[in-house]
Amino acid sequence: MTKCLGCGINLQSENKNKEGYTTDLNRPLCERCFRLKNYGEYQKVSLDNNTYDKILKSIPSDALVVYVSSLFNLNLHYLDKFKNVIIVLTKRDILPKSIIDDKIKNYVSAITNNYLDIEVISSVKNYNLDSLMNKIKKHLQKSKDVYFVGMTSSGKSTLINKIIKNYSDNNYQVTTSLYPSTTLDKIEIDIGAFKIIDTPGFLNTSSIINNIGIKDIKKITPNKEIKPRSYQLKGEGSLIIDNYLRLDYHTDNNIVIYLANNLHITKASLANNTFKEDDKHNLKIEKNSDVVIEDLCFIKFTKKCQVEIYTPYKISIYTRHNLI
Ligand SMILES: Nc1nc2c(ncn2[C@@H]2O[C@H](COP(=O)(O)OP(=O)(O)O)[C@@H](O)[C@H]2O)c(=O)[nH]1
Ligand SMILES: [Mg+2]
Repeated sequence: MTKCLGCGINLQSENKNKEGYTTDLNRPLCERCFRLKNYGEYQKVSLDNNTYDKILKSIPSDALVVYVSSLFNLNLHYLDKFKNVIIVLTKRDILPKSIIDDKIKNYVSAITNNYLDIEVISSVKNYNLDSLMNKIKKHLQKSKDVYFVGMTSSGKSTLINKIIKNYSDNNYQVTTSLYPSTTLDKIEIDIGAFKIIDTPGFLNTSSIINNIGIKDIKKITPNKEIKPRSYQLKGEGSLIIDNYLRLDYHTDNNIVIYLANNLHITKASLANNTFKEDDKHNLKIEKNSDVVIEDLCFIKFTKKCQVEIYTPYKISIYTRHNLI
């Protein structure tokens, strides 16, 4: 079986509607990767978490793992599945420049000690990639295989492409995109000093991007440094983020919202709520906590309070200590 060089799936020419389809088995890419790379056209896939789970279970327990998390979500939920981990916090470019990297690293080291090293990077800005490479080489295990894992869309494949381009003679590039489930199976790339294994990662079923169409994914994904939006809340009222979310508050507070700069936030009174009761999340927020709505925003709260968040999507909303 030949594998697609873009997403790792076995190529096949029998079923047009199944992953890996190509009219010519001698081509390097499946039709889906070809269309995604050349025309930016996205085709949904039918893979589920079981498939991804199987791929992840095939990672040897003593292998070196690069666990990639976007700083927008900072999702380390599956970290404990691995033993020899370098945590890579990526998309540094979308967080405000004024934040100090060491503070971010200290934040993570207060949550977990299951790692060999941590690095803060931006693949698109080539930021800290030399330092990350040194850390990978320092922690290489006997096999020299390095597995890249993390949530889908955390930025694994983009990082791998940068490593291939900057540190090898290879001109191979795997497929990357805004959309979840771009990488479909393991892809092995030998770059000399070690062997990279890209993986699909974990499907983030609780993220808003698994619930919305590609137009909305484009709209909500920050691609520039986020300009934080501060609000001094007085008494009670609502803040509404486009059609995605409504926040009802009942006490004075100072909050800062981190989200894509082009999204609109409007103030409203508590009346005229068009969301359904089923869409409501009741949240008790401790002082100095963030509310995280994965891939849409995080909201920094200063004071302890109770709020209701309404959103029509099946997503998880959680709180954490202030990241910033
Ligand atoms: N702003 C920014 N976006 C990134 C960075 N790395 C990846 N992305 C974007 O995140 C999305 C998902 O990237 P991809 O590498 O396909 O994620 P994967 O599913 O983990 O392999 C793409 O739209 C990338 O352009 C980064 O360093 N900064
Ligand atoms: Mg990928």
